[in-house]
Amino acid sequence: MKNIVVVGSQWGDEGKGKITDFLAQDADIVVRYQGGNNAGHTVYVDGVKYAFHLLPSGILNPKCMNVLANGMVIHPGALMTELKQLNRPYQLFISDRSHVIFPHHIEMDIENEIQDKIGTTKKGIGPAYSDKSRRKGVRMIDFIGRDRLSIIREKMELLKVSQEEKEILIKDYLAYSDFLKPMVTDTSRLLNEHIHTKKVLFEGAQGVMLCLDHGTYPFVTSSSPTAASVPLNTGLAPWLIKGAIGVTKAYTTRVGEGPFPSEISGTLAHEIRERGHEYGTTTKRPRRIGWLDLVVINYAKRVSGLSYLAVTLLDVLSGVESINVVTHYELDGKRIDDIPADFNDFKRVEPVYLTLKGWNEDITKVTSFDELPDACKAYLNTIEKLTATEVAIFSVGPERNQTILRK
Ligand code: 2SA
Ligand code: MG
Repeated sequence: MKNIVVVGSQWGDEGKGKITDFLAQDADIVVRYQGGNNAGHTVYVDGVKYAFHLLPSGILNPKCMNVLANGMVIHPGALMTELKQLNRPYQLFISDRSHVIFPHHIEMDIENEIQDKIGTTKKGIGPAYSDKSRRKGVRMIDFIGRDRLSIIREKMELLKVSQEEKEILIKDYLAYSDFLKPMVTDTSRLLNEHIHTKKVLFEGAQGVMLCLDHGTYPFVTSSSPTAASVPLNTGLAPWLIKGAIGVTKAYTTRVGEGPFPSEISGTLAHEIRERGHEYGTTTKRPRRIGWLDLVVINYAKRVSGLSYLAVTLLDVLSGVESINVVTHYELDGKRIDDIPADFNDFKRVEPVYLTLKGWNEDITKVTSFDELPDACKAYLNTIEKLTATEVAIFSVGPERNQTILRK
């Protein structure tokens, strides 16, 4: 498939990095289009674990062009560190119109969390996007430009630290600017030059339920992970995007605050958290655990468009005696099939479950759909039926070769 978007269909951490890496094996270009280093995309190749926060998951393929598009907010130091740690050849292009994260953004993010507890990653993402909206942001083109010293100085003045510390930060930021300069370009032009002849993959970060517009506001991130945001955030025409793969974890997780109807606690939640290594890639926070919620997936399908599903972490459910999936909610005795816009209603909905038989077999060595235990096949078939969406991919472990095409 050409020109498709990998979208998280839940609250992030669905395994988008892993699916992108799998699809990137034959992609020519991989593009990150929103967010920044609040993302944590884990990829395992040949037993080596890579955790990317800013870099597109195609970066491990030296023939693949990787793009950080205009819709991103980029911490230049975090990017430099990630690139230096790679220790292998890579191709990276950074949009001249992307925005730069400065230390005062991080300071503000931490301060805001004391007042309004959203459970952010404290990477300065919200304040950087706020500065962009109120026309006070610094774009990459200016960060590497002629007036960069005065721009950097002005932004450091906003920090509540000593003059000495400011001078150190100014030097650091100048070094980042030097390092990144050769990679900064008009990525909209670059993408438009190649989109008709090359295979382009768009890698979303976070998930649809964390979308600034369609997510569980205010418990959301400050950008839009949906497929609809790709054209705006990359400078491509909407009709050039051919579809979206909704990456769906076989259960649900959420980090940070906010409503989560299918959340579970106790021994089973603990077991799933340990088996699935459900801790934040960026912040190491333990993730909240719940059953798969098909109201969420159907909502994600509607607001983002999902052509196919990729169901991940299926192996984590092996040994769970019976598995629940949310089919709809009830609120004040009424059936609800959608995500209520009213935050207080969403907090109060009662999930209604369909209970399916679990399986005990270890499925980590499975190489095709036919080899799966019957109960596991039934689980995937139920997801397909209740979302009216084909499960084109499923994964049974962290390695690249444990991602399986259904057909
Ligand atoms: P922010 O920092 O402003 O984007 O936080 C706002 C909300 O968005 C959530 N958010 C995330 N949720 C899941 N995974 C994310 N990435 C990291 C990971 C998170 C980590 O992959 O593990 O390491 O903790 C991510 N990024 C943002 C966040 O929890 C807030 O609810
Ligand atoms: Mg993640």
